Amino acid sequence: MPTPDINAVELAETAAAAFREVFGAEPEGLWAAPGRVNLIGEHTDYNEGFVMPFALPFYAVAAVAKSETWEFHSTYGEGDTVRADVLGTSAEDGVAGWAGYLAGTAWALNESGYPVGPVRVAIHSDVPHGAGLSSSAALECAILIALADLYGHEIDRGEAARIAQKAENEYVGAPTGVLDQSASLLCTEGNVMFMDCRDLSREQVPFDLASEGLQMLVIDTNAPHRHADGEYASRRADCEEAARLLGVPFLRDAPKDAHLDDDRLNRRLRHIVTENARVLDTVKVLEGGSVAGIGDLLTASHASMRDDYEISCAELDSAVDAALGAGALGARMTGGGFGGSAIALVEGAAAAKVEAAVIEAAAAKGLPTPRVFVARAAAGAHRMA
Ligand code: GAF
Repeated sequence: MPTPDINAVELAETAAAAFREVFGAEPEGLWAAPGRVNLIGEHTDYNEGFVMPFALPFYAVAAVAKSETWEFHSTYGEGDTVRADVLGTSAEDGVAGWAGYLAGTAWALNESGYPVGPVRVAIHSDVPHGAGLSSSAALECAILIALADLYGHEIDRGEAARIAQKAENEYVGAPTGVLDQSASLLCTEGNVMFMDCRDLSREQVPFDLASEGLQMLVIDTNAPHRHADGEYASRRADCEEAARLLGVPFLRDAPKDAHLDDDRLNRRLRHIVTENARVLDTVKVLEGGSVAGIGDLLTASHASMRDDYEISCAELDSAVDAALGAGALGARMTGGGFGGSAIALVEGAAAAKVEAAVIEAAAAKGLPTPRVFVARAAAGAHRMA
């Protein structure tokens, strides 16, 4: 089972080499931003609730230099180069595809009172795509810190997360919360970040798996994409409707015993209220000095997402059930849902057994073969060179 780690030298060299090859010059610098796992606190961000992500040691690295024109190159996908009049486009007729995350971030900086000019960018990323590990937020955050540095803006990292979210919401057009961009910009090595999405106040909570002989496995289910965007928007709309019926600004403000007669809305409400409580309990258990003690909270979170929020799928349920059956202390899907990845907290000695069980269970059900790796809490976005 691989234990990915930041291969800083290789990532940086590949991004810089791509820049040199495509643009025939040296980049002015290299900026890196990671993907993430959310330990607990799912779909709570747009309800102004609590989240608990940690950064993964997978990064998008941007090699960047100021230029006369906007030119974006990526080493993955088609390996193509996109030229665009970024600031001349609007959110409606913006750049599409992977380059849209870069163009959208430049657009959002400008809209937010941080004027930036054209750059040439070569992007290289080892954040897995389509695995629910925030590969697109990593792109946004890498270019954001690069543009801020090159154009002389000192931007508070919380505000920067809001700007990257604006790019995602208004330019790319995905109605997501602030979780992924905050994780990429604000997480710190060795810690899981407890954040209140109402005011982005946060606390770095030590996440010392090794001292208890534990490992956190990430299980990329390789599930095909299924209408995740539409379902995400409909959960968000359900929450807004539930808050309106309860007469509160956001479900974060709903009383613990709040109830709605509409069964679907009541289940959405119950997920958000109980999930926020589980995040607070997780913080308490971790601060009390036990990582193993959060296992049941993770598993309860999964049940809530499966039954009340209805965002799980056969691949995620199979991975979680098989991991628990093979002795995991806790397991849950992580991220938006409808595919992507699950996490499992395991005793180090049980890791291989859990991996085998997850793969076997998928095969028995005719599901895609999951990819399992060991995660660790890595550093947030930073300049590399
Ligand atoms: C996706 C979104 F982008 C986040 O904002 C968050 O809502 C998450 O799903 C669910 O917690 O990653």
